[in-house]
Amino acid sequence: MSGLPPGQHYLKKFIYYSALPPPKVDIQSYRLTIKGKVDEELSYTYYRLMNMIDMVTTADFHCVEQWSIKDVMWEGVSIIKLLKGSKAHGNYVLFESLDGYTSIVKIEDAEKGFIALKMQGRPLSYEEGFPVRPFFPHLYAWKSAKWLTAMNVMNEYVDGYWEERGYHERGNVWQEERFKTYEARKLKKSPMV
Ligand SMILES: Nc1nc2c(c(=O)[nH]1)N[C@H]1C(S)=C(S)[C@@H](COP(=O)(O)O)O[C@H]1N2
Ligand SMILES: [Mo]
Repeated sequence: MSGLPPGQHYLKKFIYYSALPPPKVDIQSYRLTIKGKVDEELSYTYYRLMNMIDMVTTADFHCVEQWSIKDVMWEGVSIIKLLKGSKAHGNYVLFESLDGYTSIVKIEDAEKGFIALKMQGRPLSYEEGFPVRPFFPHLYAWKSAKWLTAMNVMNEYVDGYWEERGYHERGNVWQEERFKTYEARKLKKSPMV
């Protein structure tokens, strides 16, 4: 799929969002942990992840609030590789961040994404979610949890931060899966920031 998904328009610059107070990050003690429905719980340091980068791709970024950023260059580690490494056997991944933010992604969608460490050829900035955030080109950006610290593999669906507030379980940009139900469209009147 290429071009602009329905209901979106391009902006030149990102709008930085942080629904919860931004966390402190200590890169020495930082770990990304793959846990939950896995045979092997594994934790990766930032440096280890840097050495595992296997994805370079250019993809647009789409916020559910209708703005998109064109042609972002991403570098990261494919999620399918991390899930396989831990022998994951669930249906969903709950992405958990250092600030307490969470987002939920179906495993088939998660496998289409990667753990981003770099944007536009340089490491993520703190506002962009340093050290890492997941990214899924076909999902709205609220699924891209900044300051990611764990991928929690689950059998059953649970709401993450915005899903609990009426945003869609899946969030596919091409299907315009913005809100869970007709009623939740009221949320348009209470923006994310
Ligand atoms: N931890 C955390 N991650 C988050 C959010 C947030 O509030 N906290 N907002 C989400 C939303 S709604 C969007 S559009 C993008 C915004 O990314 P940016 O701040 O890099 O522009 O981050 C997503 N990830
Ligand atoms: Mo967003």
